[in-house]
Amino acid sequence: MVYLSLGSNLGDRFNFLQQGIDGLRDVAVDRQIQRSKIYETEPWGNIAQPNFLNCVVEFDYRGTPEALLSEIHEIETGTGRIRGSDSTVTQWMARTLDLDILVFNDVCINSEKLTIPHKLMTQRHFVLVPLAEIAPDLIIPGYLKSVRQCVDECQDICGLKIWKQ
Ligand code: PH2
Ligand code: MG
Ligand code: MG
Repeated sequence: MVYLSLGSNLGDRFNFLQQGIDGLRDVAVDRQIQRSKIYETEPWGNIAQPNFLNCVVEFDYRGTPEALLSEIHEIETGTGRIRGSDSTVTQWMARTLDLDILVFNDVCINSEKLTIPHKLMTQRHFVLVPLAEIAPDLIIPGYLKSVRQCVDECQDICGLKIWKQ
């Protein structure tokens, strides 16, 4: 199973999340996607930006992590997202849609292009809280802890509330 985080804080946020999920359906085995509730969340990381809508999805995927990453970039670009090089300020600009790979089966990768599991996921309630809805007992590869434990231990103080079931 793969787990992705979806976020939007620009324009019609719900519509962008929906577009993201529809795009992922095209790459998921049997077009089956499970999604968490959608949360409205304060911007994490000391950034002065509008609130996000965030959710997490789970699906089965048959390709490589690199192949999934390029599918993700295509879906993001399809929503009009402008993608900067990772070294520029555009990396953390407000965005129509951000899709991040959190967990990819039991894979651990640390390359220039990809870090899996996502290196900040255990520090972010906007990731852990929705993830705990659909996979509370998942052990994050390399962390030796369940998602439920990570939620309990996470120090993130950014507010979040359920926005849509
Ligand atoms: N994404 C970030 C930085 N901060 N904060 C929230 N609440 N939601 C996000 O999706 C998010 C963020 C970088 O991708
Ligand atoms: Mg992100
Ligand atoms: Mg991203």
